[in-house]
Amino acid sequence: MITLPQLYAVLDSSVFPDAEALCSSAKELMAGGVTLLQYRNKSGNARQMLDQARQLKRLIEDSAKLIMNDRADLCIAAAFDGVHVGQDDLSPESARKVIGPNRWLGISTHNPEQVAEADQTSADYIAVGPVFATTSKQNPDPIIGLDGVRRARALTRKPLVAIGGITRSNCRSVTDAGADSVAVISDLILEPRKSAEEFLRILR
Ligand code: 3NM
Repeated sequence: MITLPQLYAVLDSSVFPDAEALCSSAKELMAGGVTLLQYRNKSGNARQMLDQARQLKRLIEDSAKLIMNDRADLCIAAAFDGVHVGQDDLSPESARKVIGPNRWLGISTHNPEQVAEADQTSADYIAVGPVFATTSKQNPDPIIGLDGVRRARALTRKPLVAIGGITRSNCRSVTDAGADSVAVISDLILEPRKSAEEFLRILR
């Protein structure tokens, strides 16, 4: 069983003008104590994604874990530490075949049935959300609230990541509801280092 850090920073390429800005944010996040980062790009083509991912990997080397969103093939090509798949991506078992036994595999879930199903797979962690309203995801599933986190917690012993609308103001309620880790896009954008430090202080 893996151990997740309490803060899981998600770098969404749409937030940044270019790869340099994305890398600079990653650097600041690490300076603020972040040790787990996801690279998320919902609009680029595979070549652009791999290019940005490799820049990120060169910058970070082995000082934080890097997770590729959606694409198991690019996880391998960019020498990332894991892949995170959604309900419409490769199945966890197919992604596992691509990444092998040792890299991390995460899966997004949005209701109790999906959590129970994900629990039966080789996923290393399960994400649930959106916990609160979010503007970072197109066509988000219905909000699950803190009750949704509690319900998910009761359905799996795998490490549980909560995502969606999580901020410094509400993160504690999310871990109190049973999440091992919070995944965040928006509330890390403006002042990545300061914000990460504050999240980690609050969650300690
Ligand atoms: N996945 P923010 S919610 C990427 O419900 C993502 O699975 C979600 O961004 C899910 O911290 C979400 O800005 C967006 O709300 C998270």
